[in-house]
Amino acid sequence: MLICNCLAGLADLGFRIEDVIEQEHDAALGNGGLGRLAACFLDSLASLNYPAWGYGLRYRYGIFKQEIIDGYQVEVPDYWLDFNPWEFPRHDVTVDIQFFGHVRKSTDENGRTVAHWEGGEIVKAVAYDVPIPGYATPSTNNLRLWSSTAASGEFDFQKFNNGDYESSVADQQRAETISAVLYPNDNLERGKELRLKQQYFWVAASLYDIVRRFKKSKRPWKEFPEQVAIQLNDTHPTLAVVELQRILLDLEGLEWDEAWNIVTNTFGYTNHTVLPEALEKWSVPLIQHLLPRHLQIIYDINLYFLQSVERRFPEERDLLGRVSIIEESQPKMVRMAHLAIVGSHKVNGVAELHSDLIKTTIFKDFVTIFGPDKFTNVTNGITPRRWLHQANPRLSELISSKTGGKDFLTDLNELNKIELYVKDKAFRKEWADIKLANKERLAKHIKASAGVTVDPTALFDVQVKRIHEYKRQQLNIFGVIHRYLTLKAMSPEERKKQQPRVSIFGGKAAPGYWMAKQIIHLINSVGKVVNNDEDIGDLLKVVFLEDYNVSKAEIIIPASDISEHISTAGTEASGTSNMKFVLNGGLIIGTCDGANIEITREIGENNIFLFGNLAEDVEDLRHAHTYGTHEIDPDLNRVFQEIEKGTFGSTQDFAALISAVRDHGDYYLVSDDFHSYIETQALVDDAYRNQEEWITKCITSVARMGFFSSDRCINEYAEGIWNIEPLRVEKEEGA
Ligand code: CR1
Repeated sequence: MLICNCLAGLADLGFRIEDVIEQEHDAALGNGGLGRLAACFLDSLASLNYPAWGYGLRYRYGIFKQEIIDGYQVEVPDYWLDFNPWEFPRHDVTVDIQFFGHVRKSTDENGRTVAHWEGGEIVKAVAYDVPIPGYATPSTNNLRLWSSTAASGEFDFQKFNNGDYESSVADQQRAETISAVLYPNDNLERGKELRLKQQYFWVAASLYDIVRRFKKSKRPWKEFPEQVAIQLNDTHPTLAVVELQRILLDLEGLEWDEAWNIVTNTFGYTNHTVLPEALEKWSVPLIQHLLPRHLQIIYDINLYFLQSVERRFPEERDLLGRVSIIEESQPKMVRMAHLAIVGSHKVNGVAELHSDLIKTTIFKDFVTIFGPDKFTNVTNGITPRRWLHQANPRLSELISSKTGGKDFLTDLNELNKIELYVKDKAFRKEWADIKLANKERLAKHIKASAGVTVDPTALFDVQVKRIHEYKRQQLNIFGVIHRYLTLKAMSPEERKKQQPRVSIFGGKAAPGYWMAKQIIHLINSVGKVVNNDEDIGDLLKVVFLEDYNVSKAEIIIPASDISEHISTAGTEASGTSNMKFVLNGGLIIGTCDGANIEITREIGENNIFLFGNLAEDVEDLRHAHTYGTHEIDPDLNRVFQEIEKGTFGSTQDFAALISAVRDHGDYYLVSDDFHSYIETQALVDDAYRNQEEWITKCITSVARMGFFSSDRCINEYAEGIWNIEPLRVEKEEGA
C-alpha cells in the first residue's frame, strides 16, 4: 500500500521513483566485510524483533571514492553526508567526553581509595539516529552514530573579537576532527593517536547512553548483565571493557570484583581476523597520555588476570608473558585482543575453520586458561532481503512463485523447495533468462563505466572485494595473463573452440597500501592490451570496475557466473560475498578457506570448484620457501617473463609483484597454488560449456543456501551469547 501511495504521490509531483532512489547515496561508514556484516546484522535484528541498537561514528568523510586514472587508483573524498535524509540529529542527546588530564587519588569515609580523573579537555558527542526498519514487522531499531563537536558548541567570541580568528576556530576544528574521517584500511591497523581518540570517543559516548538507560530502570547493578549484552565487533571497541569498569568503580562506587563480574558477563568478543598486521596494539605511552585512568585500570585487570594464571599454572613461566595484556616491547604495547578475551564471557570466530584456527593458534593459551567453552563459532550470514530480494527482484519473484510466497525471505531454509523444480523446463528457462538479463544489465554498466564492450553470453568471472595480497587478486590476474598467452599460442581454429570469458575485478586498495595499488595497475594494464587484441576478440575481456561499493555489488553479484574467493588457506576469516554470489545463482571457484568450506558442505562438492593447498599445510610451505628451494611453477614463470618483456607496459611498476613471489618467500603461496588454480579454471570452462548441467548446479546450490541467512546467525548470537529472546510482535500484513 505504502509503496503505491509513494509512487502516486511522486508522480503528482512530476518525479519517477527510480530517479528518486538513484539520489540515495551509499553509507560510507565501513571498509569491507566487517562493516557490511554489521549492516546485515542490523537488518536481521530488527526483522527478528530483537531489541538491539548499533553504535558507531558518524564519519564526515567515510570510505573514499575510487577513481581510476590511467590505470591507477586515485582517491577522492566522498561527501556522502551532504544528502542523507535517513539521519535524525539528536541535539538533545549529547555526552561530554574527556581526554588527557591526570588522575588524583583520595580516600573516602570508608577508607577506600577513590580515583578522580581530572583536567584535560572535553569534547562533545552528539547523537545522530538512523532508523533500521525490520522486514515484515513494525519493529524498527536504531543505529546511533556519534558526531564530535567542541564542548562549548561555538567558537571563542572573545578571541574572535580580538582578531585572533585562527585560534578561535581551532578548538572547534580539533574537536570535529575526531569524527571527521574513517581510516581506510581493511585488515590493517596502524597505531595513530587520532584513531585511538575515535575509539574512546565512540565507546565512551555509547556506554554513557547504555548506562543512562539502565539506571532509569532503577534496578540493582548486579542485574546489568541480565539486562544488557554488548558485542564487540572485533577489537576496535575494546576500550569499552575498561570504560565500564571505570564507571562502576570510580563513578558508581562498586568494589573491583563486583564491577569486574558485571563487566565480563556483559561483553562478548567476535574476532574477525587472524592476520597479525590486523591485530590491534596500542602503545602504553599513548594510552597513558590520552587516557591516564584507563591505563591504570588496564594494568590492574592484567595484574589480577596474571595472578590467577600464575596460581593455576605455577610451573609455566613463559605462559604469563604470552598471555599478558601488556607486551613487554619497546615501547610497551597493550594487546587489545587479549584485553577483549579477558573482559568477555564468550569469544567467537566467524566461520568454522576460523574459529578452530583461533583456538589452536593465536588464542591457544587462552583456551588452556579459560577452558574450551568460552570459545565458540558463529558462522557469518547475509540478509536475503537486500542480497536476494532487492538485488535480484526477478529471481526473488521466481523463487516466491515456487515456494508459495515470500516466507523464504524470513525463513531462508524455505529455499530448499526449489530443488523440486530442478528438472522443470519452464522454471529452468526462466532461471536462465533472469541470469542473462542480469548479465546484460552489468554489460551495460561495464560499457558506461569502463568503456569496454562485453558479450553477455560469455562466462562472467568476478572478483570484487578489497584489494589485498592475502585475497590474491594477483593470482587471478596472473591466471588471466596465462589464459591470454595460451589463447595467443593457438591457431584460429583452435581458438574458436574456447569458452569466451569476461574477467571482472573491482575493489578499493587502502591509499597507503602500495602493493595493492600495483595489483590494480596491473589489472588495468592487462585489460588495455587484451581488450584491444584482435586475435582475441570476445574470447577474453578484462575489466576493472571503479569504485566498488554496495550499490555496485547489487548490480555485479546477480550477474556472476563464477566468482573468485581464492585467499591463501587460513587467511580469510569467513568472507560473506561468497554467500551472496551463490545465493544469486552463481558458482564459486575458491580455496578451502573461511566459509567456503561450509558452503561446500551445504551445497555439495560437485557444485563448487575448490583448489589449492590446505590451511594445515601453509606453515610448512612457507618454511620450505624460506629454508629450502622454492621452485616457481613453470607456467607462472612464463607469465612473469611476459610481464618483464614489457607486454603490459611499465615493467618497473610490476617488478615488486613478481619478486614478492619469486624472491621474497611467496608468503601468500601464489606459486604453490598456481597450477591447481589454472587446472580448476579449465574445469570451470568445461562445466560452463554444458549449460544444462551448469544450471542444475546453480539451482541446486541456491536451494541449499538457507543456512547462510544472517537471521540464523543472529539467532545463534541471541541464544548462545546474549541470552535474549525476540519480542512478540504482530506480523505486518502484506509485506
Ligand atoms: C574478514 O576479513 C569476514 C569479515 C566479517 C573481516 C572477512 O573474512 O567476512 O571480517 N575481518 O566477519 C576484518 O575486517 C578486521 O577484520
